Amino acid sequence: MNNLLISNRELITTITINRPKQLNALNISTIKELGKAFNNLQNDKNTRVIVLTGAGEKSFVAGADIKEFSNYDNKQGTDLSRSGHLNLFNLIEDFPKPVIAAINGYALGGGLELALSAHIRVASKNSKLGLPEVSLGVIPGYGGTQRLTNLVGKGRAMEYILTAKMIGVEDAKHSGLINEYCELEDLLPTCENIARKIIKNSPRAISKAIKCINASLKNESGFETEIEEFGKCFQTDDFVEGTTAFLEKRKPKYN
Ligand code: DAK
Repeated sequence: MNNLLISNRELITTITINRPKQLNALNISTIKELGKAFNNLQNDKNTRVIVLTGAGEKSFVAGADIKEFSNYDNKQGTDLSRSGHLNLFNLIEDFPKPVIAAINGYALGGGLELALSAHIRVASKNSKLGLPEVSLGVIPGYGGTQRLTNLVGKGRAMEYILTAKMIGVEDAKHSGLINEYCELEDLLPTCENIARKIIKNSPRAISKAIKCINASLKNESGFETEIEEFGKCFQTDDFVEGTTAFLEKRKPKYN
């Protein structure tokens, strides 16, 4: 992987997008590498939570790589948007293990779209978020119009996208765009803290919960998905362990 750093500790895998000179702008090869990295982690026994961040102290991801898409035509734009949706952004959104975006600075355009695909977003105080695509004559092309609207509601999504403005962490927290913010040096520890809380719980139940929550945002019956996934929980070892541990007055051990 040329553009990513990947490390693992205590069941948490951290993926760092490593193009700090370009403020970690997402070029096609980084998008491909991210897709590959996530696919590899799907069945990795040492990974229960993924933290996604950017290298350096200035930027998470400052957008899709403008140098790359500046001369695209209609077909290239459509094809790349579709393959990006399928091979990375939807993959992260539907990933069966929780993905936490550790936003360490600029999260703009495709960078914010990447963070929007994650399940939880934590930002450092220096972060600036936004979807500035219309200032460049395009619109968000990796799910931003849909995921931002789902997260902050239509009114704010309209405001953020049409003004192309940069959003500070207080506004972002207030609107629900991020879950929380902290000092830059506390960013990874804060994400790891959230990850540790998640890791205490049943990984199979967590995968099912992600699927059901996401079903509410798709053209599927979320209630029906919940009923089916709820039923399936009863066949899992995690359910046996969770209920047995409760009855035996001990902490459950999931793996
Ligand atoms: N792409 C390419 N290079 C970038 C970049 C980007 N998005 N953002 C920054 N860089 C590069 C700069 O060009 C500069 O490189 P050198 O000139 O040193 O070679 C280096 O990173 C440092 O940037 P600055 O010198 O500009 O740093 P400053 O601190 O002065 O400014 C900034 C930081 C974040 C305010 C500024 O860099 C900036 O405005 N960056 C662009 C932000 C932006 O507009 N991002 C793009 C949003 S549009 C698509 C799907 C989706 C999309 C596109 C296509 N398809 C499916 C085809 C999404 C589009 C977007 O993301």
